Amino acid sequence: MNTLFPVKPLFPDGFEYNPDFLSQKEQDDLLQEITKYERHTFKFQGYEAKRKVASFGYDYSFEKNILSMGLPIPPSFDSLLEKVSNHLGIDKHDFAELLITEYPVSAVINWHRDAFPFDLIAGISLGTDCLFRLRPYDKTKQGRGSIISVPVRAGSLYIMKGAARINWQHSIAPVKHIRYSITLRTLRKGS
Ligand SMILES: O=C(O)CCC(=O)C(=O)O
Repeated sequence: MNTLFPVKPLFPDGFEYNPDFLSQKEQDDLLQEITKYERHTFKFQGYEAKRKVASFGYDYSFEKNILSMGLPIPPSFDSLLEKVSNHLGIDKHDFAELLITEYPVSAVINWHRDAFPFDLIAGISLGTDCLFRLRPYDKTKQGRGSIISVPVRAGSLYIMKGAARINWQHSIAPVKHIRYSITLRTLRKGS
């Protein structure tokens, strides 16, 4: 059918969205797994966010501006790492960080670009859907019309690399139900 309006949102180069990446069973198993790990509140420039995190592998401290090695990524996430790395055609060991984030009702993540030492970002959503937004990093290009909103479903995978990761910022609008995400990051060469 011809239509005057694009059916799919136009994503920035390097942004990819896969709505049905995980089966319901895979989502349930991961939800059960992630709730085993203690999550602590996230602090950024002295401000304590509502969301809670647990980081494995390399972690970037926004308080100290350093990258450091923390606890190893638990083997129970191996099948997820394999599935995502197969999808991307990379080695699962390329993922240097696995970050679990819990968003209680009404929690957000504000506009940001991920810490520089990380390169490719893979985001898996669990528990509930959310509104994921992208806007240009360059302030002169920002404005209402420049925001791309992507309804991101539980069980989905999004990827940010290249321009989407460098020239764009992302944020998540307040969630209506508790949401969890697993963020996998590779390291930038030379980091
Ligand atoms: O929860 C998500 O999907 C986004 C996480 C994120 O942007 C971050 O940890 O920097």
